[in-house]
Amino acid sequence: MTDFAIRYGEHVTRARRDGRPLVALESTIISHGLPHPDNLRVAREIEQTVRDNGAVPATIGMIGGELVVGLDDDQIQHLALAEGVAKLSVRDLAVAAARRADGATTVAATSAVAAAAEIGVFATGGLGGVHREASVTFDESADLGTLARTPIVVVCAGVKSILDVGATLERLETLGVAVAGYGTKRFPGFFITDGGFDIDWQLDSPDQVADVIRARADQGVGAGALIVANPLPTDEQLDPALHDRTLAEGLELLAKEHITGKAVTPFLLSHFHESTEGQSLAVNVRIILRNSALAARIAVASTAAPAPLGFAAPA
Ligand code: PSU
Ligand code: MN
Repeated sequence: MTDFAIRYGEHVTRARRDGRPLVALESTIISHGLPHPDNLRVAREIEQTVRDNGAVPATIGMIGGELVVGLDDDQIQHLALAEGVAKLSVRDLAVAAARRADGATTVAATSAVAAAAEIGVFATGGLGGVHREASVTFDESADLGTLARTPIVVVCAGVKSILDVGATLERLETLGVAVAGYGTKRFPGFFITDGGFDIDWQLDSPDQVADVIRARADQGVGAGALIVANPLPTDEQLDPALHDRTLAEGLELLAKEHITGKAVTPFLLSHFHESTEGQSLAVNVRIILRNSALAARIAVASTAAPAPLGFAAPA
């Protein structure tokens, strides 16, 4: 390796040359958010879903210190199955590269890298946010602060329901991150359809999202992300009673086992997957696949529009 610059997968370079729409995908969800070996299968399904909907997937992560936009299948397999893959937020990227680490990028790191690579649309499951108990622990995901300064569209099913959803929405407002519901004015709650809060804006089609991207580029005002919050249909959500029970247990275990910091989110997700005997896992997978499909359609719609890199910083 001669330097630490971003490496591009061949398929991404080709897509860029041909003017094809790209969708950024994160790798923390693969390495830390889903159990082995389902995670590898799901990572491949996510990429295939993006392709099936007309766009080119660019999964982002770090291999031996190389920050890669558009991991190939071997690299995805490595991040899915290897031991000791680090969870990388934005602050970790340079240190991890210098240390030649293998790492999976969070929503924060993935959006920052995607924006640097001029990819305007990103799909994930649920954002990080303000944790319950944050008034004591100060645990607020770096996802929020990063989205405030990162010009990208993030398609997600709201924020993870393990969080304090109301506090997270307040922080998103303070930080100036735009939030729109997809087909709804209720903010989704990840595993559950309705997160319990109203939001101001609703967008109903990929073209409408593309209009927002264009409007923001034309205006040249404001540099933060647009969150497109895409709820699961109610008949596909995790049973809300099961959800609440599982969450209460998980939060108790968290306190008892003194789990803190970046381990909190992976711990709670795996608690859900184990104690619902895979029901939450199936729901989580549906969430990601639906979001990937929508992100691809948004990328296609915004490539068809006059300003394909609508969110790129004004010259
Ligand atoms: N969405 C999922 N599963 C995940 C995540 C999102 O369906 O595992 C990851 C994302 O990478 C997100 C991270 O950035 O969880 C949040 O971690 P923390 O709360 O430590 O910031
Ligand atoms: Mn945290």
